[in-house]
Amino acid sequence: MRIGIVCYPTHGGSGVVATELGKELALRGHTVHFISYQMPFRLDGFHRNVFYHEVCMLAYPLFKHPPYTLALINRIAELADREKLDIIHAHYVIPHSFCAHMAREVLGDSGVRVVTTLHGTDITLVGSDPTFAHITRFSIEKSDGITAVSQSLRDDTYETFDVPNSIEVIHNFVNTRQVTRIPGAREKVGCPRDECKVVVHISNFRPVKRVPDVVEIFARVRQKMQACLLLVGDGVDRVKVQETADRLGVSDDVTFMGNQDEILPLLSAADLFILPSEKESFGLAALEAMACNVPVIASHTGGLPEVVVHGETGYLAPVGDVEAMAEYALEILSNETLQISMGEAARQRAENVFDSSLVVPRYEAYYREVLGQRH
Ligand code: GMT
Repeated sequence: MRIGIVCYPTHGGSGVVATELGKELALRGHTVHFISYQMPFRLDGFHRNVFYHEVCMLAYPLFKHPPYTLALINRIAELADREKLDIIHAHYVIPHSFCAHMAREVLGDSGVRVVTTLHGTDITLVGSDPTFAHITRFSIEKSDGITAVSQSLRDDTYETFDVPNSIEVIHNFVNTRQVTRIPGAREKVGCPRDECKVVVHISNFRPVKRVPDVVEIFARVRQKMQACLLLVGDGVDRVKVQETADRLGVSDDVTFMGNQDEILPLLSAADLFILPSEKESFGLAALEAMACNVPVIASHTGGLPEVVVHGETGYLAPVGDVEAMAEYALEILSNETLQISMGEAARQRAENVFDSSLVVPRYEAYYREVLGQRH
């Protein structure tokens, strides 16, 4: 198949899933064209059957706000026509799915099919906001195929938009041959002595991630044992998180790593991963941690219970319950046998349920189904 993938190129789950999916599809012999304003950061190196098309903007004094979405529509239309794309796969509704529909309108009867993957905030925060609600509903209804990254997100979508479409749940995935615990990682990332436990959190530091809660949990752990916290990522809440660490007197044990392209050494150094989000449609970073044998403590919200099995691969606690999460963290970190067995169960779950070899064929089958509907 000839597949166009429209996605965000930056750090963030939807862009990562889109990029990893494209690379896997290319390995299976499909031709994949990425369309974005910048090279997706996980598209490093050369990949056979993979092409990248940058959306270039015309600078003109009349444009107060550069009309990126119009340039994107034009680029998608041009590419779909020239490369005779079978599928345009839009990751995240705003603006990608909407732009894919507009491109198809521009092209007329080209036969190209639009598949949209809902990632989470495109429904729960952005799409449900009155600013974008109408075009989000339109984009869902006009898609030839709609997938959601969890059952929970599918339910949220029906609840918010009451659309008639059938939504296919295709969970996020990880290539467990590539994402696996690497030896010597503690030294590589500069972690202190062996007896010091390493707690890791990765996110975009938006309020929905509740990163200050990570520090609250860590401070309770730190009162009882030697531990350090690696905070990976950046975003609007960073100052608030720093203030929380100062207020709780743990700044010396908290390292702000900033955005990192290579997370494998960081996850491989981890004894525990914490994701205490307000909402989380899936939690890809948690899955990548699990693939590196790291137990996860997460909030019982959204799709996280579909990823983390409470009491087996980690623990789930109510949103904001930092006391419970700290108790779970101490339970894991003070019992090496438990930490290892939960880490192994996490790895097994990543391999047996979420491996790319199981999930990517579901996308292929879904594309075929959608193309079968071509008239
Ligand atoms: O986590 C974010 O807010 C970024 C966002 C994105 O689109 O990049 O992540 C969403 O999509 C990821 C990939 O499907 C999911 O793993 C995240 O759970 C989801 N985030 C939220 O629902 C908050």
